Amino acid sequence: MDTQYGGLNKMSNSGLNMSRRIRRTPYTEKVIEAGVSGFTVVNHMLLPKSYKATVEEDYWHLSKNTQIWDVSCQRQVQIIGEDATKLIQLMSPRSIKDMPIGKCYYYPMIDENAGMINDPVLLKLNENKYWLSVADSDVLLWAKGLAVGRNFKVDIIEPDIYPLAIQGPKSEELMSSIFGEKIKKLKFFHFSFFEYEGTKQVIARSGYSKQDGFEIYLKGFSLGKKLWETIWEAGKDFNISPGCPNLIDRIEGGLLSYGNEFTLENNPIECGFDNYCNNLSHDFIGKNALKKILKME
Ligand code: THG
Repeated sequence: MDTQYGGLNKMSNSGLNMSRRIRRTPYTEKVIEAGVSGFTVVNHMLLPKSYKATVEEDYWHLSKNTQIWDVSCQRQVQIIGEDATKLIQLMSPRSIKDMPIGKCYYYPMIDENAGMINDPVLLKLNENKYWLSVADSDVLLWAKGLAVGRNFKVDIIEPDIYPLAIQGPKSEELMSSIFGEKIKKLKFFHFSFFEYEGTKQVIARSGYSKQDGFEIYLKGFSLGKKLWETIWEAGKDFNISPGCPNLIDRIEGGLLSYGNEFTLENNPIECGFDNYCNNLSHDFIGKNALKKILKME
């Protein structure tokens, strides 16, 4: 079955006891074909953890070439509606007052004690439509709870979107060979729309590595296999390999992982997110607690 819940039999040698609670991605079959040697689970969805190379070999490959990563577990929490901006702003010390459409923000979210709820990438699609591209915690439920409690006019869902990352210095050449020269104009942490198989897809210049790279927010599970194959074929000219977030690159680049290096027990200042907490003129949950930590009161 071609869904998040299908293909159980193909996973029987993964070591994971598969059930509907561990969701497959549109790329899982391709990932297995490419020789994945282990998975973890993030946001109740499979994330490849390793292929054949060692972490060191993989690091050197990533720093010189291009890689294709199944990061579908970066689930989107889509918030649409006349109160969408209000709800998004309520959840973070980072102001979105001047956020333009087409921009991505790294967006620490905190609770009433200034504990980290999540550290998503926020995308602004239009004045009333946002995606929170979340790390491993159930942001959808937190957002829904707040929306119900405050009577906000919003619609909150997890849309049918499966991010695929292309990372490494040769990514720009690879991506422009498929999506055109316009790819080269994308600036870091900006996104735009690109045509693929008669559909419009969001592509951002971003990713969980310190090398250059892109993230395709593929809309439509059924297009996944084809997209992987398209990139894999074109990638042969660029020494492409399958990959996943690389521990060496991530730590070297200071990219933290929610649930690993920090949790709800930590505040954003402890995490080094001071830069995203420097304008506290708007109202948000945890403001008083954060001010105390910053010794502002
Ligand atoms: N991409 C997308 N969603 C994600 C991640 C991602 N969701 C989960 C997880 N990763 C969230 N964590 C991070 C951490 C760091 C960055 C992105 C997501 C990152 N930071 C840059 C830096 O630190 O230099 C840029 C920050 C900025 O300029 O705002 O890229 O990887 N879609």
